[in-house]
Amino acid sequence: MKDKLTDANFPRTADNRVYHLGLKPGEIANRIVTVGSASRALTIATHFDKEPKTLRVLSERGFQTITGRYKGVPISVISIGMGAPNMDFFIRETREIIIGDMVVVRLGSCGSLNHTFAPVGTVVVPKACVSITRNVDFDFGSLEDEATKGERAYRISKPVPDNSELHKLVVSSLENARPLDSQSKIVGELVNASADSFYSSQGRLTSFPDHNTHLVQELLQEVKDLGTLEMETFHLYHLAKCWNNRSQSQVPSTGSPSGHIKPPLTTGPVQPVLLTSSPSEPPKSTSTTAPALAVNADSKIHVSAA
Ligand code: R1P
Repeated sequence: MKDKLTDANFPRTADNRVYHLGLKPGEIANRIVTVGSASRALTIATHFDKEPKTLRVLSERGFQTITGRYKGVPISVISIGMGAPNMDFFIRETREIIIGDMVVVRLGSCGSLNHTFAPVGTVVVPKACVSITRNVDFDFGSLEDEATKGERAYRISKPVPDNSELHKLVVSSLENARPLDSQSKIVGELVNASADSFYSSQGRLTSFPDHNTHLVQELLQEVKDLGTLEMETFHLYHLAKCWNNRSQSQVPSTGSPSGHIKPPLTTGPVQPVLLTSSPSEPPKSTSTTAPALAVNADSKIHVSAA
């Protein structure tokens, strides 16, 4: 399908679908479980009510959204792939088409940095999250170490705390759902770190000169209660925090959703976030500062009932 996109600042198709997710208003619920892989989304959707039929939207860019009901309550599961940029597409584009509060839970895998409190198999609901970003201004090709250069190869951010109310709710819900004979622990007192690479920024060694042999050790020294390591959660919490803290003067007058977001929640393999918002009108997304550019693109969007 060849679609003319209507707005270069916030691209949409002629039938009002946000460009990368391929969704239009009404096709995604306020309660969302997000995962990395498409197969996980399909597995989760098998638990949805059989009636009404679920709606499945596959976007050209690899996002998959399945919307249905669980015990009568509207819910969506969306697979977004990996990394902060995909989390950014997901949160920004869904925020534009969902009216009202958003509750987002990321259910994912992670590495454990604390084998005592989070052995393999543990479900971690972290109380906060930091980011690890590669300092691209660092001269990675040089043999000089960080101390000699007086510059760090990786930056560790301040933690973003979670919402204590939702955190408790998620932990207690997981405890209640846990089979009696399960050996898995549910841990709510650790901190998660999200890295901008699966490799260098998580201390893995590849053929590249990454200056990261001491990174994990530094993380454990600098981040209190650090327990898990993955790639998406910090950005989810960061956006929720930005949204929650913005003042009304920062809300564009041209149609972006207004409202506010409560502080985000964090979890490790399970990462919930509450983005409460009340758009005052159906989102239109325009900007007076948008470049005057009309975009034509192949926008293959597959919508099906399952
Ligand atoms: C890397 O293999 C991927 O696995 C982890 C990381 O965050 C990254 O996305 O999460 P998921 O299993 O949820 O994708």
